[in-house]
Order: sequence, then structure tokens, then C-alpha cells
Amino acid sequence: MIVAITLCPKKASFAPMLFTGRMEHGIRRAAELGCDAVELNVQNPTLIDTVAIAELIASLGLTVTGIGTGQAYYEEGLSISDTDTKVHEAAIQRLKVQVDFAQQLGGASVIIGGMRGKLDGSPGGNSWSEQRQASIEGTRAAADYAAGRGVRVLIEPINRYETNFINSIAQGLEYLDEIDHSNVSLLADTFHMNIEEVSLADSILAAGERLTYMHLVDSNRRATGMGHTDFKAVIGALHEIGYDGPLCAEVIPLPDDETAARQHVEFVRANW
Ligand code: LER
Ligand code: MN
Repeated sequence: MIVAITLCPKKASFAPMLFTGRMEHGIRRAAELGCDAVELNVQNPTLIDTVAIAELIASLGLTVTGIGTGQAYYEEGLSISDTDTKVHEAAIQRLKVQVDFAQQLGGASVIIGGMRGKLDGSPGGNSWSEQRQASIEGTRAAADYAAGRGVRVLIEPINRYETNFINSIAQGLEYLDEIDHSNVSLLADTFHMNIEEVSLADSILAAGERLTYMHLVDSNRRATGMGHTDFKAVIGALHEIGYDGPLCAEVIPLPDDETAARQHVEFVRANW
């Protein structure tokens, strides 16, 4: 079992991350609360002291499971599906910087969620398929670069209210088939699944060994056990596929960072 929480160096008032703006403190608290690992959501690793962060994490006996990259899209508009060559190349370049950071942290996975961007035009139309193709090429470029560096690339389906491109687990698996790259696998986030899937358990079973990372989040984006998701069914399905990857709390800090982090660690350890 790898229990983790998502942290971010930048202050965010209402985002699914804990201890935002206080990442070093969050890393220490993660260790003290009994986490095995952390996930870091960093917009641009060249702007932070990556050596100090890597040293702090190692000194506490933690590992880093993943690097969240979406802020580069939300804050700077960098998306791999953008057909403007300059933006597309800048997005790939940013993903390569994230891969270098992940390698420095001992081989964390790099998550492509928000950085797929949103597609314009009508679904299936010319511009839609060109953008989709740009995304596929961008994912392959990141995956090739990452493969030589002991880093895996993950595709995360995100619900329809946040993007119009790969919302469900089935669409994620279809995209993986198109990518056809041994270094790319699936991240499933139970918050998005609660909106998109018919059955969370059946979707996990369908993903099988292609599922290598979980954002384990309750229905209301609060910590596990603070909403109405049936985690017994989710955990049962994860056991059935022999899942042994991260169980990461990408949750909003309600009622506060400490309580949310503690709740996740205790809930997952008691129910796994
Ligand atoms: C990213 O992991 C995610 O789940 C998004 O909803 C965050 O904006
Ligand atoms: Mn997520």
C-alpha cells in the first residue's frame, strides 16, 4: 500500500491539494501523519529549489509517486493538443522539464491531465481530430523522453465539466490504445469517475493492469470517507486487478489541511 497526499508550492484558495503555499511543511506533515509518499503539483520546476525538495523528501523516508502538471495549462495556456506549433512545442518542453524533475525525485510518474487542454470545434470534425492528433504526438514525445529516464507518463481522464477530451475510463483506454506506448498508462481519479462512470468497480476491472495510479477522492472532492463514494466496491475492484500503485489524496482542504490529510491516511489504512 502506498498512501500519498497531493501538495503544491503555490497558494491556492480552493483547489484539490493540501498545504498549498506551504509545501515543505506539507512534506513534513505527510511523514508525521504516516504517509508513504507525496504527489507534487508544480507549474514549472525550474522556478523552485528542486534539490532542497528532493533532499527533504529523502531525509524523511518518503517517496514521490507523481508530478501533477495541469497548472501549466490553467495558468499559462500550455496544452499538447494546441495546433499552434509554438504552444504545442512549449507544452512538450514543459513536460520534459517535469520528467527531469520526476527523475531527480527517484522516478515519479508524470501526469497528463489538464495539459491535454480542451478541443475546439465539433467532436469528430477536422479541427477536433487535428488537435487530438497533436495531443497524441505530444504524449508520445513525453513518453519517449521519459522512458530513457525511468519515468512513466500517465493519462488521467477528467470529468466533462473540466475538459471535453477524455472524460471516462473507456475513453482513456481508447486513447492508450492509439498511443500504443509501453511507457504510458492510466491514472483513475474517483472524483471524476463518480461523475462519468456507470460503475466505478467495473471501470477499474476494465482498466486492469493498465491502471497504475489512483487519485482516491470522495464524491464531493473531500478526503475518502467524507462523501458518499462506495470505497468498499472501489477497493474490492482494485484488489481484484492486483493493484499495488499509489492511493493518493488529491482533495480539497476541508475542513482543513490537517484533518483532510489525517482522514485520508486513516481511512485508507483501515479499509484497504
Ligand atoms: C487533476 O488530477 C484533476 O483531477 C483535476 O480535476 C484538477 O483540476
Ligand atoms: Mn485527479
